[in-house]
Amino acid sequence: MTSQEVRARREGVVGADARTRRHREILDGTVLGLVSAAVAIGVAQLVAGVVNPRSSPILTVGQSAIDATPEWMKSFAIRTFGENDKTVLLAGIASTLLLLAIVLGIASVRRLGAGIVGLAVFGVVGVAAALTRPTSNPSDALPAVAGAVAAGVTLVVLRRSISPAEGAATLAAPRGREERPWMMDRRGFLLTGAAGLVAAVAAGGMGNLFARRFRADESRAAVSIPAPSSPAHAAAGAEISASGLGPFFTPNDRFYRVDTALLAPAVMAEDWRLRIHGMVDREIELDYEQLLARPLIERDITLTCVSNPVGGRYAGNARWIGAPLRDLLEEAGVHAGADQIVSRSIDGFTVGTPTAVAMDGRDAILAVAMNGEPLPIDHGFPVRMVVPGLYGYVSATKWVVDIELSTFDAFDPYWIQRGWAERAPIKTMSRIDTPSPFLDLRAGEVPIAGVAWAQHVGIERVEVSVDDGPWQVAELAAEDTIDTWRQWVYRWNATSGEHRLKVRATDRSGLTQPADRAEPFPDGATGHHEIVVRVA
Ligand SMILES: Nc1nc2c(c(=O)[nH]1)N[C@H]1C(S)=C(S)[C@@H](COP(=O)(O)O)O[C@H]1N2
Ligand SMILES: [Mo]
Repeated sequence: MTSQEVRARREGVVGADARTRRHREILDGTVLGLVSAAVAIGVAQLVAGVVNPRSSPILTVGQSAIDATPEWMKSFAIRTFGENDKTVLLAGIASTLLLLAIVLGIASVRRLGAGIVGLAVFGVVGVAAALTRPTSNPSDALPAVAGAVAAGVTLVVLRRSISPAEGAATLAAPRGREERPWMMDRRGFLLTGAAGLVAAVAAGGMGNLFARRFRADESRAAVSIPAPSSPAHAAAGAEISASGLGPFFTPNDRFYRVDTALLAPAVMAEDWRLRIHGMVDREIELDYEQLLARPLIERDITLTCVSNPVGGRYAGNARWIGAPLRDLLEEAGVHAGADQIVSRSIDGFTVGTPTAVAMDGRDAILAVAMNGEPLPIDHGFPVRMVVPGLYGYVSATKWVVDIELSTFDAFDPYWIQRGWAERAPIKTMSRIDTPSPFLDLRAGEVPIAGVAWAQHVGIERVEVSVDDGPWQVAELAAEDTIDTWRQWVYRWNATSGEHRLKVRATDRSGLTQPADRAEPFPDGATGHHEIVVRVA
């Protein structure tokens, strides 16, 4: 082979290599650019969701673009795209971004520095847009900064997985060593790229969840609950003070929470609508303002979960404000035979309440306030049901948006499908809250105190037994209403040694809590709460 032949062949091969290389550069650069852009947006959305959803670079840059658009172009856009002008703008921003991302990605395959500089420019634009918004805070720059940094890291990591040595293999490199790493790294490169994409989508999704929650918090903060036309009366004397015994009203932040929602649904009061339909003469649809404009009543009601074991904490007492459910149902005109009210939460959870119970004159309400505040998000903001006397799973739908008059035959709600009882009035129960079994007690007077509940029936008597001795009548706090729990105390003359304390309540129907233990499934626990204490 002459030296000329060698050169010709080499050039031919090199020419083919160069073409392949150029294709790969474009392909890899596109992946590089798109994945980095996705990570930038995902991370920026996540940080914005935590800091302030309005500081999302998509919004701040978009808004700045609108502000900078000349008037004639704006009116052209509105004339041409009408209602869709914002969508067109966002689509425009997105495609520009994608295009620039691809260009930067391709540039970084050759020279990483070019990509980094381009990214920095993006970051600066994002920060500038965030900080020049009229109501901006310095922290609004964080999403753009975090997005740019995350994209930078992604770019470097991905770029390295294309060619771990030093940049793209140069044309001068011996062929054997040049091809191998390129081929082998392809899998690594694509896997890393896919991982980046998944992380970006996850971050963005989480950011949007946070952002929704943030907006629901804002919505809740802006709500003001009108004074009830029928206020609750003062709960005078309903509270006994004994250390270890909780307050008569359970503070919202200590109120038990039970629901099937991993993350509490974030519903904006402005968006909330309730539809009452099914077996009714007239469907009703109302929004939050219309609900607040109705006569509101304020009532003290103790909620209890059917899953509460004997001695458990899944019970809480609050002062609620809400619109009577019965009035609404009467306006709708419930058909005879519609024996079940199916209420549905925005997340699809369903509850079935006997129509007769909701209509029998008790204070069944669509509640909007809890202990003097708009309903907390976790407790059903903006609106939940509360029906005195029924366990939560058959009455207390949080985030309620739909009420359908139906029959027990026609539909099984969420927990009924899972075997829990169709009808579940709260069982009469009593609990010892103090002393706690772990307390060091001294001989002498020791108050034994707790709560007892028999919602919508009322507590008649509470008795305590020490070491299986005779039942002794405890002192009862004043009755607030028959819908609330009642505190009680028994002043025990403790002697040293180990003692067994137990409690039982008798309700106004004359029923005394049975000693037989039943598990919560399928319609609520029974049995006496019992503790063992040691007295020095
Ligand atoms: N949307 C919705 N509402 C719901 C539930 C639920 O899972 N989802 N759980 C119910 C149950 S079982 C109970 S005991 C009460 C608890 O109300 P709380 O979390 O405000 O104490 O809510 C009821 N309302
Ligand atoms: Mo419950």
